[in-house]
Amino acid sequence: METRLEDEVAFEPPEDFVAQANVSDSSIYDEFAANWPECWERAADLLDWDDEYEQVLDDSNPPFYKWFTEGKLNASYNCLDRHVENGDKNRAAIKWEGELGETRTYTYQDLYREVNEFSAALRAQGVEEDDVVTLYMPMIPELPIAMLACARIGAPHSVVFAGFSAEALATRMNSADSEYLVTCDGYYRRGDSLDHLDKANEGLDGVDHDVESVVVVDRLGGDGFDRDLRDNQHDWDDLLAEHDGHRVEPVERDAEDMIFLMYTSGTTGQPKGVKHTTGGYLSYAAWTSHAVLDIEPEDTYWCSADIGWITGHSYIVYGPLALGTTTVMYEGTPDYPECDRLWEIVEKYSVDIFYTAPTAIRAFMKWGEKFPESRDLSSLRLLGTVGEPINPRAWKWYHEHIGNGECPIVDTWWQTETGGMMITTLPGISTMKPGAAGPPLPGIDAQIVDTTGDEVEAGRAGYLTVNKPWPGMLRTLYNNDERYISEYWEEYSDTDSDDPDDWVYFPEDGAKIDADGYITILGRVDDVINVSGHRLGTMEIESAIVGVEGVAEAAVVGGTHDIKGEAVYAYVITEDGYEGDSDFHERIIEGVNDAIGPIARPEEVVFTPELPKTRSGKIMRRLLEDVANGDELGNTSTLRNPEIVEEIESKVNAQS
Ligand code: 6R9
Repeated sequence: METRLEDEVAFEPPEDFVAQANVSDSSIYDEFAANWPECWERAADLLDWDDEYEQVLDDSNPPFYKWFTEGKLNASYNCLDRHVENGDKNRAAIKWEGELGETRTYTYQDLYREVNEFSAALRAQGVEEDDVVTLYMPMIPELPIAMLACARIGAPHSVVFAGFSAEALATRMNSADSEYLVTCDGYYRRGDSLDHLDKANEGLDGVDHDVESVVVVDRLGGDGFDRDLRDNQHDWDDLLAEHDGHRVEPVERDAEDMIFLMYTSGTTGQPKGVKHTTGGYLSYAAWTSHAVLDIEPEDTYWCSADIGWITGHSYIVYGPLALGTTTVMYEGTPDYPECDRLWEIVEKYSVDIFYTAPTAIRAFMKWGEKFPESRDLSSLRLLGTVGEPINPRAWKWYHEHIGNGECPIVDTWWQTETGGMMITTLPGISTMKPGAAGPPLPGIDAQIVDTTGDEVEAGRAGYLTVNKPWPGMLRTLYNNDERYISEYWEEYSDTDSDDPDDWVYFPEDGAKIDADGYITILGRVDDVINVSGHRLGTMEIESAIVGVEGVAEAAVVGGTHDIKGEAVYAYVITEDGYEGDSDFHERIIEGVNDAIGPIARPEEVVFTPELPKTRSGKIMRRLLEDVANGDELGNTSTLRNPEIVEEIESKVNAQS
């Protein structure tokens, strides 16, 4: 357990950091508050617009807000053409490092060229403006190239994390009515080549409509698998060769036109298709990259997330490239071939700014200081974290052993739905308190409230709410305005009202605030488990387990885990009260693996004759969480079957 005393220590940003910071005047908070929503022009000004917008915010129909109305722009133009035109064509845009050590550098000119060629190729495949193109690709440069090509022709992309299963791919393509897929033959993990096309093909077999075209990148070359492409499948290199040197005019997109869809987990089994739009999303990604990550074009910046998640979208691709900086991309795992791989990359590329997840930091701590100590990390100026709460001990380790006790750390709270960072310190201004993300960013209005919506006192736990819209917000859930309202707004809004002041966004996180206005995030309050910073719905995992032959019922909860933050614990009732042997255990784990992907694999599977239920028949997950965490059991008096909890507990103890 960490002591309170340790929690209270605060750190100041060093003077030389402040002196060079993009944002260092604390009056920005008052300025944004006094000048809201026009303050957001500051974000829009970071972009080049084909047509100026008329209104910063149209809030006439909450919660369907519109930002930068009538403005026209193209995201690919903003990430590429304008830097090429402004004399930065030879600056590195992407520095990519493969797991096996091969490297590729794309200057802005190189990237511009390939994006144009692939835009032409997509058009030739029949992709039209507003068609959703699914990208099922690992961390290879062709992924951001395909994203920017989609943006160039106004075709929203839907990136599906490469570690997700075939079934997850099919669900997402079906939900988005997506008729186009870009994927690859395989990729490397810890030195082994993985067959990705096989998984993609299996996913395609589950798509419920015609798929017009599939483009396959040859990542593995000679190591590749036997690749008989199907009739509608095309080789990426062949298509680029056919469109060698082609140029495609960037399509003028309305600020409110969709830039991409990103699926994320929620309370129900069906993933939610979060819709982001061109003007608001891109200006918000650029603004937060500028103000929080302190990115300058001259920097070498590295976010170690996967582009298959929102963090990679906003802070590997769109934000950094909109600002014209150099963004590093790494294909592999942090411990291959050695546990110093990330620090080797920092040293090699002289990385200035590094953004990662607390789960990674906890793994680095476990591996030991000797790995970062063996590398020169003196180029680093700023560190960041995202994805889950960071415990003060991990924060301090990061500060001392990676940041040399000097680099400021930004602990950034945000979500797929928010598009960009919402709650964090500004590194050139604020005192840092390990464990607390910080105050809401300028222009962001967040509160901690109780179940009735009243603000709670400092220090008390409550629910995080956001009381004003912001440019990077999701606009709706794809084809499901009703679910958009019920998931995010209903809880604290007067849904009959047209007054935007009556509408409150609910991110489904618990939080507390201190007397200085610093917010500490306490974690999800819905049925979402945060495993290594990845959001997984308990319902999705439960339905995967129930799909395994011989399973009658299952309950899944998150239990604390030293490295992952949370891990999946599954409690399973078999048909006919069968005791569940190791073979059954394995089938359940594989069932989850096949339905969702390896990240959702249960840490522990416990067979039980019953689940703890209330008299009305609801599963008491809270008690199962206590069991998973080895905590003292909460109140069992409202249970229909109180004795079962102790029985499960003794089984768990016997297993571990
Ligand atoms: C960007 C991203 C969102 C959920 C969010 C919260 C948790 C993210 C956090 C954090 C504490 C932070 N979360 N950042 N919790 N401190 N700095 O992670 O998006 O995958 O949608 O997850 O992650 O619970 O609600 P997403």
